[in-house]
Amino acid sequence: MNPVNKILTSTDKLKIAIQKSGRLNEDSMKLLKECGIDISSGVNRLKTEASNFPMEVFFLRDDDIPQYVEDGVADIGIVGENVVFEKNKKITVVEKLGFGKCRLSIAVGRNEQYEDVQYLQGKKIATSYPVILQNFLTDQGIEADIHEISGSVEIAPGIGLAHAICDLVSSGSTLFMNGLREVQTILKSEAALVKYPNIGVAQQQLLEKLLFRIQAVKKAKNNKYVLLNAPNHNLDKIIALLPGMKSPTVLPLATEGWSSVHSVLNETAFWDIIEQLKALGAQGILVVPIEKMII
Ligand code: PRT
Ligand code: ZN
Repeated sequence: MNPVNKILTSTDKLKIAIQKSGRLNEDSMKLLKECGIDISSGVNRLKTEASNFPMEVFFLRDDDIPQYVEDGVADIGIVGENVVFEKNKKITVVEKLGFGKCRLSIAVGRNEQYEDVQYLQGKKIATSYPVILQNFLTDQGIEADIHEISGSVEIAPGIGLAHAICDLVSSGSTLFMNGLREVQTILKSEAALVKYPNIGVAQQQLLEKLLFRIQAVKKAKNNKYVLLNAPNHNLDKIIALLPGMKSPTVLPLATEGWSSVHSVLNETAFWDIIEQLKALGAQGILVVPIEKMII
């Protein structure tokens, strides 16, 4: 997996393409910042350089990012998986990034009798995602008429352009406001880091450095640091609930019969475990965010 180790020279740079403006721009910039990479976010700029990491940043329309990465003009890019699958370029998803979450769904008029995908047989469906939609319909054995439009897909049924739409949904309020009902999710998507398959040796090394930082940032977001006071008679049970990174830190309190326990807790099991800790007599529970987590 690791490339042959190469001594990086001052001219070796990792070129990354991110969205110029739109839903992924802010989170992409934030992620790089959390990775300790300083980039000035100049408006109207096409290209900039990081001041403390060998990185060049291209600001592009999200639809163009897969092509730039396939051509190797950028070594890596941050783009929604929906765009990756729709553009179908020769690029590799290296890491999902946990933001820009949405789903590509089929929606029909609120009062339509939709039972299952058979409803779509012979119907007209408006979408900006003809490739993903066609793959889905073929899989399901449905023949429908795909009508490709580039924006405001949600108004198509209302103006008689289509019977159904296939569009991105996050909160669902756009569908609701247009009298539509989501009936079938065909793809779940989030922002992803993609790479040029023939990436250079130096660039691969830089990518691995970046990935190491991204993973530390992601882990930190999914975990919390917990400090609590535990009665010694339940200490073993409390420690068993808090595995931590290796094992929890336990320090005696000045008050006889009590200890202070410090550990790391995963977000998913968080509330369950806090309730059990309380039931075991834990007090003064403090929960603190973690900035970076390197295991
Ligand atoms: O200018 P450029 O081409 O770069 O940007 P764009 O306008 O094509 O894309 P942009 O900025 O709107 O979205 C960029 C990426 O964000 C998408 O490719 C998805 O990966 C991701 N994303 C996440 C979304 C949404 N959530 C989303 N809700 N992209 C679009 N939407 C739209 C959707 O198309 C619909 O119009 O929001 C509306 C639905 O939102 P709800 O909350 O009402 O359901
Ligand atoms: Zn776009």
